[in-house]
Amino acid sequence: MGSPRVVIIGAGIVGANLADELTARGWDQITVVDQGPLPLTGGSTSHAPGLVFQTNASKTMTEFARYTVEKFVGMDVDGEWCFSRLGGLEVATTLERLADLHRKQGWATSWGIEGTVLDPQECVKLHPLIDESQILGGLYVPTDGLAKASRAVVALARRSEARGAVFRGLTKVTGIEQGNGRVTGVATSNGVIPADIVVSCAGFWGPNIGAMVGMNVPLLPLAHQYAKTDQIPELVGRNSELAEAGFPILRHQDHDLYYREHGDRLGIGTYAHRPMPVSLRDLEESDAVSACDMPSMLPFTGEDFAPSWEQSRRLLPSLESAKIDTGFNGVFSFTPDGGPLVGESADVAGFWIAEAVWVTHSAGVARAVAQLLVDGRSEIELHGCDVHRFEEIQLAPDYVSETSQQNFVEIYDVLHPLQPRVSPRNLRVSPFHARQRELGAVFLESGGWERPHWFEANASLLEYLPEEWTPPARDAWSAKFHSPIAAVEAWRTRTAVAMYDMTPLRRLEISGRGASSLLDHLTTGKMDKSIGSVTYTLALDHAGGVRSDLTVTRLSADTFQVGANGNLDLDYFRRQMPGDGSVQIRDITGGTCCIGLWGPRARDLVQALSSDDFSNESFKYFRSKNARIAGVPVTAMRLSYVGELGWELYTSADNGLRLWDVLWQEGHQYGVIAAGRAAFNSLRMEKGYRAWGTDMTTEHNPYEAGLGFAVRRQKEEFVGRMALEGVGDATVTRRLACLRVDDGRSVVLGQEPVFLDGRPAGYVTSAAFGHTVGAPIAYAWLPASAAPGTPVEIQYFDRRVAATVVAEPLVDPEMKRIKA
Ligand code: FAD
Ligand code: THG
Repeated sequence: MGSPRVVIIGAGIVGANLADELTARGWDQITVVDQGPLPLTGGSTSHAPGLVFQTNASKTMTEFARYTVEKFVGMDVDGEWCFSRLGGLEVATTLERLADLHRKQGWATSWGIEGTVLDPQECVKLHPLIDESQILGGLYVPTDGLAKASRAVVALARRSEARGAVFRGLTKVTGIEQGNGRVTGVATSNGVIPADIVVSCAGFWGPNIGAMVGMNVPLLPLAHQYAKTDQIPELVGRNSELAEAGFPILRHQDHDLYYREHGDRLGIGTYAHRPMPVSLRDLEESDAVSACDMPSMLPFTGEDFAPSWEQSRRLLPSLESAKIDTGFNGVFSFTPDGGPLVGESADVAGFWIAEAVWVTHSAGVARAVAQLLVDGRSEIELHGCDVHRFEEIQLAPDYVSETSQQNFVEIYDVLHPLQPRVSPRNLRVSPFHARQRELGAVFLESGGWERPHWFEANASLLEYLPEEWTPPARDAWSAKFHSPIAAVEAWRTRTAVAMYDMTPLRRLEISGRGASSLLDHLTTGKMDKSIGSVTYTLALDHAGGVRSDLTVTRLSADTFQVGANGNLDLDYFRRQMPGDGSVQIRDITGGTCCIGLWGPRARDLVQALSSDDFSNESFKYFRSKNARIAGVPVTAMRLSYVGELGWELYTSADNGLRLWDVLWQEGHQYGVIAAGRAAFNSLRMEKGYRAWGTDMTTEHNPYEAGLGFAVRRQKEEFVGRMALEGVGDATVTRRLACLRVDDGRSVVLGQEPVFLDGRPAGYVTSAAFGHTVGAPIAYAWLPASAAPGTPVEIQYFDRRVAATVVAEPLVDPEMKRIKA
């Protein structure tokens, strides 16, 4: 038995890298097909100028880029380079951008890339074409540089071919052959190629290939302008034909521009123009491919370039005597959230995609896909790349088109981490939405849901806010998309009672005679408990990484309600479902709703409306019951992500508004308020509760994440158990640590680097002002040796904020409040 037969569709930088990564792992039955000629196929790679700026807000994307650099640096074609480490320079012409470059320098530090913010003089020393008077400074990353993408494809193809891979050009894929729910081959213009696994690396053509198996590929092809000048006197004689360039690659993001040298000419890329969506149907005809004529190159529209030319001449005065020589509108992929699309079809096993990937991230993504195929797991976590991360409504063509175009427009904008999209909005609302609006809810959006962040109606309570709960003023950046009203909402939650809309929390109903054993197999918890039990548990991957944290409620012998983290959980459970019909999985999120009713007065309030017994004796912590509240049938679960006495109250969507109204009316005498996500996030951090995807991912085991208590080691079998042999609280070398900011006022927001003994040692995951403890708090990945009491520093823009590792949880460590 050899390795599986793999067909890779597309011989661009992604397909070629994947062939290389798979053959490097010993898979030798790899066929790469491309509709275009080889090696210059006419895809986006064929004309990519190849700038590689590694630093990104996303740790995963930055790590992909770093791997691409490391890999390409060591490759050549007959002695000619594939990567030239020229360094990368991003300049600022506004104070806002300069500040943002400091923030970006922080990301670089967090993710392990060296970078420095330089003054204008130092920038000009590195890149003498820049007019020093135009800039305020720049971020310099010495390991950034130029990838010679088309040459790298040749190098990768040669290496793969030497290990047995076959590349076939002028072979257009026309269909995917299937049998028994699996791929069996690929139909092409040159006949059928049998396959056990098919990976579509078709770039912006991805939606066409996806459609062949009924798979949604949410990307939009957009044209983006790239032009070359004629000769620039200052560049003459500087660059050999082989070297091509000598100055750092350059970005001028305040005007959506980037630059590289082509010998004695300058290449200019711009995102300053209107988004130009491209219809795949219009492109398909062209067959001829040459360096300046290919399907992914559309004619240059000079009028769109004019403002960019103007701005370029301002920044780089040498251009004043120059002209634009050539230009084109090049096509590549944009997605609703800017991330790539990686994953296997939910319906046709063995059909995978790896699309919407830049040259910058290509080797990293390809390695991840190869690891998924060969080892079943990528070492770099992929939740922001998984094609199944999107909600159903986000797959609508109009949604994909609008949001992808918006991402084009915003590509170089300074974006606040909480900045909500402006449109489309109001896609999904809970039954409480009308009431929330009446209360002046300020909504943020996630997964298409409108989520109250705070309620302006609570502003009237600010005058009653006790001194010790009054938060210090924030700096302008951390004050954005925030309100001091959050303090009122936190205060009332801890001292009275608050209603939180938990409707967007993903809910799955897993039922059938096989449900209990499936959950037992997939989670770290004991599922065979009494009806009405609620279990906080983890789903791990085979390497013991945390795939999700869940609550599982046993509603009946064969019915469980799972509180999950998103679509990836649904996708995972569906794939793991036995094929014999013994388990059914239903996403009940949309048909139901949930109010988190939390605070010391929560029991008084519900009990006043119910003849069911909500007393501590008959309704214990982490138990669930069916009950009526003013006649409304609810499933009540006694748990609280904000760490207070109270219940999650679930009912069907039709009953939701009534449930809200009765609680609201009766709640008046108990001081009830509606509260939003800003308070929620602060309270959950004070209680030590982790947010999956932010605080921990598959890269972390439960002990590192501080979740070892949720692993039932006595259990004989569950996914991930073997990997945890010998692993425990005492063995881990890094840990999610709780930090408290020393000055009691400097709020950070997340992803900032943390320094230990003056050296970068980790990064912040979540952060908030802890209203109960009266100081900003944060969670951060740090060496396990950083015990409580250890002083650290958090880099916030260009300054260091002193903080201290503290024992957690900060609030109610004895569980007195929550178990009251
Ligand atoms: P492609 O290179 O497009 O490869 C996909 C292949 O699939 C094509 O060869 C195509 O022929 C083949 N294919 C499609 N359909 C079929 C079919 N039915 N049958 C057979 N084969 C098929 N990225 C950077 O990182 N840095 C940059 O500086 C940069 N600059 C850019 C500038 C411009 C003007 C443009 C347009 C893009 C730029 N990009 C840059 C983006 C980058 O070029 C792409 O993201 C990247 O090349 C995509 O690689 P790929 O392998 O996924 O796609
Ligand atoms: N509610 C429900 N399901 C959920 C969440 C929720 N699923 C996804 C996500 N949120 C899971 N996160 C948590 C985190 C902590 C707790 C619950 C859900 C929690 N932890 C107790 C603790 O650590 O003390 C567990 C105690 C125990 O195991 O007995 O309550 O918000 N429905």
